[in-house]
Amino acid sequence: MCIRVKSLIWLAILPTIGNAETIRVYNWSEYIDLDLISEFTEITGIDVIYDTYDNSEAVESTLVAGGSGYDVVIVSSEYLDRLSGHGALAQFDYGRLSSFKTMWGDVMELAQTLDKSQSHALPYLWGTTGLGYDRNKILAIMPDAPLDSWDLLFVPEIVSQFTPCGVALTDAIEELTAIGLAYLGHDPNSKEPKELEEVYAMIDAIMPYVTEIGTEQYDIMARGEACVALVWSGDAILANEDADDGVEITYVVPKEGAPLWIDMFVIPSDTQNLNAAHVFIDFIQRPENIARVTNFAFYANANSASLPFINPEILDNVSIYPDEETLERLFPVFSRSAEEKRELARTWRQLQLSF
Ligand code: N2P
Repeated sequence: MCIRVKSLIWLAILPTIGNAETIRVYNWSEYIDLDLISEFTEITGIDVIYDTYDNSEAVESTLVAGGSGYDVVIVSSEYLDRLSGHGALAQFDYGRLSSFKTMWGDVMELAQTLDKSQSHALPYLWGTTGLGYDRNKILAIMPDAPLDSWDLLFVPEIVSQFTPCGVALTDAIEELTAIGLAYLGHDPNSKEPKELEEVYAMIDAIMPYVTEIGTEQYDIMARGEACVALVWSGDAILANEDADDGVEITYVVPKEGAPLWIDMFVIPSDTQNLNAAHVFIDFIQRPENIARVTNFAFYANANSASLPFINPEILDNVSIYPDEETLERLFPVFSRSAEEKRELARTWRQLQLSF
């Protein structure tokens, strides 16, 4: 019944789809309710080949190389400007997206500073990068542990105590660098070589105590294999939902501040299915659909009209929809230039040698 009503609405849009019978979509893993994809196909007749990734590096190299065959990709904000600078992204026709009128002003404002071209992206989900930990295990080891501070991770004398219960770092050097800069009291987007060196020296000093570097914190934390982790907000919340017996994960935005990022829809510039790509994005962005994505993935979306469809416990969770006080401690991480990124990647490889 529901599908049939929606079909009528969609019939009006179908003539603009073009000839696409299949589109290819590339998204972070665990980042959509897959039923939405089948409903999209049922309603529009467009098949979707849906692939997932678990590291932004994979997306950057795929899109820069060109010829990926993807029509819609989700890209994290700290990669966006570099990709549009490479000419890898198509211009959006925002007029074709009904959700554009109901996008959340504050998130769009931030999105515009992260997409300097202001025409290559539309927010999908957003979140923060903070600390996840198993409070009981931490306090059993260190009763006065600084639970609201990056000290937990960045002070060697502290983090070393948690090595036996597992310390995980995210394989995302842009974010780690920005966090380190903020922790040391610098601009999180600083390009000052001296300040960057300070951060890398600090990371180098904790490396021997790290037990895991990757992007699967959700799994590692849920299984109780890390009692402290640098982690994306929703992944920590999901880990707590699915945690093994005896594991309880808390997520915090430390007092020194943390990144607020936006994962955005982009369309690769060499897509053959520009129309269908817009139709897909418009479908996912519909208030009730994007609310389902938020309810599934535990990340906030950017469509204000979706709020009535979001589970109240998600809306009330300040780790997902931060309150004013938390928002003040958050900062965006801007794309670094291709040259800076090469240097960053080189440093990151070196740092991991002591892991
Ligand atoms: C996917 C979470 C991705 C967030 N599980 C990175 N910005």
